[in-house]
Amino acid sequence: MEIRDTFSRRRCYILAAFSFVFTFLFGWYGLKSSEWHPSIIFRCTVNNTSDDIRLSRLDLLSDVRLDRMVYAKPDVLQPPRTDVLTITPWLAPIVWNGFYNRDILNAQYHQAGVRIGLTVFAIKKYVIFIKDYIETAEKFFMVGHKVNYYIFTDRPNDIPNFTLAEGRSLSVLEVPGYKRWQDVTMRRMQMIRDHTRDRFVNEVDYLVCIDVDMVFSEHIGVEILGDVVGVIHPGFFGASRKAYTHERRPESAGYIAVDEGDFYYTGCFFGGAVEDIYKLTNFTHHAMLADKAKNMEALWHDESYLNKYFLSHKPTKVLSPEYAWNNYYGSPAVVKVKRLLHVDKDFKAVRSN
Ligand code: 4GW
Ligand code: MN
Repeated sequence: MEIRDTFSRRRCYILAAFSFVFTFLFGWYGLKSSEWHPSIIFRCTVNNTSDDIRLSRLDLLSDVRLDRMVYAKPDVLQPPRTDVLTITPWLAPIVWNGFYNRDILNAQYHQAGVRIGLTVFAIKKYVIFIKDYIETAEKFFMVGHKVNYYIFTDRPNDIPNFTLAEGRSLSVLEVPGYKRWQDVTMRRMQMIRDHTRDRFVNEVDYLVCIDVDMVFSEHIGVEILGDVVGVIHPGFFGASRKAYTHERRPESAGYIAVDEGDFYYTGCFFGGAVEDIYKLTNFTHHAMLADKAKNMEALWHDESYLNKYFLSHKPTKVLSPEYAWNNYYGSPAVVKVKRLLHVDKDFKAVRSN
């Protein structure tokens, strides 16, 4: 009896010591290294958070791992291009074709499981643009990532059905169609703000807001994501400050002096982290209201207020005019790829509300 007791006690000590060493060593190693994470079994990108076990086909699509990727070394003395500015004076990158590696970016953002919302307004006759817009976005916009389309319209019955790729969804949001076209375009800020606060903030990490009279014609991916993102207007990338069509009346909330302003940003495309989009749309909406109270409206409506916002809230990423091209401006040598194109509008068909 006594012998058995001693034996089992000794066995107990040994077992306890073993399990302590085992738990300590492997627990610590497991925390430090992703090698033991279950996601590795599924060839998912390396990630340490527990909710990565919820694998979707989207994750499986990403076969790219940042820890084993072969690509040309970035060369400090050999910039890929020297014909364009690639960084602002406040150190934000300006995204031009040729400067980034899509595979690295895709792997990084897959790892983070990024969720992107794309807002678009198709009010009144502009619903005719939505079909080509969504169909081309499916081909070129954030392919392989999680995307929610948010279509704001006063004509929900005129929005066709779309077949979307894995990981993508579409919501139709019914909103009023303002009488004046200037209000149709300007009130977008208020509507994006309200839906951001009430909904988007729970569903996406980034928002991208693009006019509906556009088609996606080349890759547009996670290289465009940033906290505050503006796009250089295709008509002004070579222009002087004086030539920028900012609002010049000092009484207006959109006022920018002739010796101020960095770029002339287009109103047809902006983006950012969901919290930053709330701030941006709240600011521009209030600027519009302040002018309205004075019976004023800035020269280029929401575009003018957006430019004013970017003056004091400098974009953390600037997109080159590749991202908002208009063939009206031809094909200058620096624009190697036209990623998003303005559709030639039949003004009679779409603007006689
Ligand atoms: C004049 O009669 C109009 S109607 C000017 C804009 C209109 C409009 C604009 C509209 O009837 N319905 C609509 O949904 N919009 C939205 O505002 C749509 O998303 C459009 O892309 C955006 C800005 O208007 P826009 O594209 O005509 O502006 P620009 O010519 O500067 O790209
Ligand atoms: Mn437009």
